[in-house]
Amino acid sequence: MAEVLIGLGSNLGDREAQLRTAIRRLRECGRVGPISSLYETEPVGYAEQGDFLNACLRLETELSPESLLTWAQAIEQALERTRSIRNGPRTMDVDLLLWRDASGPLLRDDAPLLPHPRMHLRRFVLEPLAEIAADWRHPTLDKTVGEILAELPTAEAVRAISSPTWPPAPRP
Ligand code: PH2
Ligand code: MG
Ligand code: MG
Repeated sequence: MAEVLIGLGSNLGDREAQLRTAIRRLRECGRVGPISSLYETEPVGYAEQGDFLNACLRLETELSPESLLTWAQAIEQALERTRSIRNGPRTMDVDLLLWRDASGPLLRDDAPLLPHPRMHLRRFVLEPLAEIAADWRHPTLDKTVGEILAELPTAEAVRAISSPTWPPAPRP
């Protein structure tokens, strides 16, 4: 059994509903643990697009990293993601951020790359991630998520927002 931290993002369509759909589909891959608040975030990398909603969650799974990546891509496709512009607008982005199992943190240099190669640079990942996994250690930086966030030099705008339908409850 592995524990995985996952980042979700959307800036097209009904952003929150799409995040909830992605979480419902991730429940088919294992046990969804804590879910962060919902964050409204300024776009990074390509400015001419709308603000994102971002959130992170923890998943316990028996799947391999390759299988979970295939799932993540299927979830993106089911939400009609198209890949036209790098870092551009999307209905859904499901990113595997950090992975650990009984033998410790996983490092991979094949898809899915683990840890996610840009997670430590992005406030829209680290703010929600620190809510649910501040003490997780990044295996190559040898710092915790909380430490990486505290030392982050950039200041893109991110703010937690409240919604009556967030976090989504599991179906009975
Ligand atoms: N994802 C990107 C590029 N830029 N900006 C924000 N605020 N949130 C994202 O999820 C995001 C982004 C590529 O995956
Ligand atoms: Mg991404
Ligand atoms: Mg992605």
